[in-house]
Amino acid sequence: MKPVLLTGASGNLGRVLAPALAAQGWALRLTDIAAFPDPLPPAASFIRADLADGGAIAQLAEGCGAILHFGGVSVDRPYAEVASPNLDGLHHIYEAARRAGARVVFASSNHGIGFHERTETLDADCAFRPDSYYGLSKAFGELMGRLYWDKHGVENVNLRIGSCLPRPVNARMLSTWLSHGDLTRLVAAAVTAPRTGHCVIWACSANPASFWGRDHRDRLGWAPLDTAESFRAEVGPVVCADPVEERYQGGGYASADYSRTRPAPRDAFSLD
Ligand code: 15L
Repeated sequence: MKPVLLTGASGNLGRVLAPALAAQGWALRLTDIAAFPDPLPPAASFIRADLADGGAIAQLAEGCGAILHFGGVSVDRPYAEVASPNLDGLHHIYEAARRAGARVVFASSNHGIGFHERTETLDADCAFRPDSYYGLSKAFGELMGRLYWDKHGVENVNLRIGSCLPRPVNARMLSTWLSHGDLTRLVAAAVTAPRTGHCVIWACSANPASFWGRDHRDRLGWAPLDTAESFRAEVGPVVCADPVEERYQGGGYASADYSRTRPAPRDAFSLD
């Protein structure tokens, strides 16, 4: 198996994936703008790089079979902070993948569709309804994958990650939680699947309260093993007082900086 490049290696999910994938015998090239804070896993190297530096990213990807792209801004931030790492940086990742003949596994997010109502059950081909500049950058990333597959045959697996934490910590996460174990197995399946084309996966555990339905997981042979339901009693009825946060799938990302004076209509294209 060719080496695998992991961007965002020093972030929360990078630090979960690096040791877990190294333990499966993978040769990992780790990179991040910040130093790797943990002991280096076996057969892994770490090179510090900025996603804004296309030359450095291309060099790191040389000879790799896959790029696990977990780098960039991972929370709601102003446009100016999101643009360079998540838009230009993403372009550098795809150019590097094209040159190396590598597959991209992209850490997308539920915030690309966060303005859908919680009462909806979405399939992977639903309309993008970003709830933040961060979510918008994830929709852009998925569309970049669409373009590079259609135009250049670069395979890419887009993981619409819900809430990937050790355990769910509020009622929304009974719908959105992804366990670290399910994440690791999903990423491994995304790399080792014989063919993926361009595909989109709802990256959450087997949560009966999920907001999400059909996707392309059959191509990967992945099914989640964990469930947020085991934590229901522990989480309790933790809801917040903000009706916008409670209404939309993206939760607090939808309500942040919200300036509508009247609630939005249920119909996405209504003029109200
Ligand atoms: C995300 O995309 C963020 O990276 C993470 O910090 C959480 O906010 C998560 O979504 C979520 O929706 O819970």
